[in-house]
Amino acid sequence: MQETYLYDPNVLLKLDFHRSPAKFQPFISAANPGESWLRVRPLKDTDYDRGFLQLLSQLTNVGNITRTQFLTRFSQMKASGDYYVTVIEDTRKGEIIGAASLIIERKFIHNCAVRGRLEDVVVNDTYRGKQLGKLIVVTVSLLAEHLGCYKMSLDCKDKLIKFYESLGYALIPGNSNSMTIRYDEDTPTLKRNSTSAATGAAGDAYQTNSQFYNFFSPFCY
Ligand code: 16G
Repeated sequence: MQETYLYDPNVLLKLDFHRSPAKFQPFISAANPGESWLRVRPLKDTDYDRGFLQLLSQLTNVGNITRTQFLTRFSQMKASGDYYVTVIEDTRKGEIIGAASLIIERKFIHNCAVRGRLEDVVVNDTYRGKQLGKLIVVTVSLLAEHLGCYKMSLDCKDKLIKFYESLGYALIPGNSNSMTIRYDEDTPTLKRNSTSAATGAAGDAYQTNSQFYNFFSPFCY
């Protein structure tokens, strides 16, 4: 069966992991993740069947996403060219055990610069001790630099600040507040049937039955 990558997998082989302040012990990289059965690669359209969404549900509410919804969202991300959803696969089981996303945001400032956002980092906690959290975050962070981002930022729980600091992220003095407004997904007026109100893209149902999440996240690095 023909499989499609979200982005060119070769770009991951070009990343220089010695550039990262992360201390890998032993040294690993996206090209050599430490075990012959581990593979760091872009998300594929076939990953619906490799437990990708189940892995994400270790991070937050995912909902009951159908194969069609998954493929529609995958195509939209691929067409945009700004989504770098990256995964770690245990090839022995054909299972996705780690994921992180780099989203490129296009700006007018800084001479029409681009910045990166690190999102949806999750690693299956039964793979503890293999540095996979570090590996997946460093991979997308180096990717952001490689793609010309002038900065990369993230939101995380307080208990993860030390982890991200060890990978080069910093709380900027006087400028480290992350603020959020949450739109209740149960409020009918705010429910959307497409990602784009302007285009009204079909087949892109955005529906969950969730209330405000309770920030349960058992993943660990
Ligand atoms: C964390 C994640 C964010 C994710 C959110 C989900 C990282 C660095 N941060 O903030 O990407 O989207 O959790 O939680 O992975 P939510 O469902 O409460 O938005």
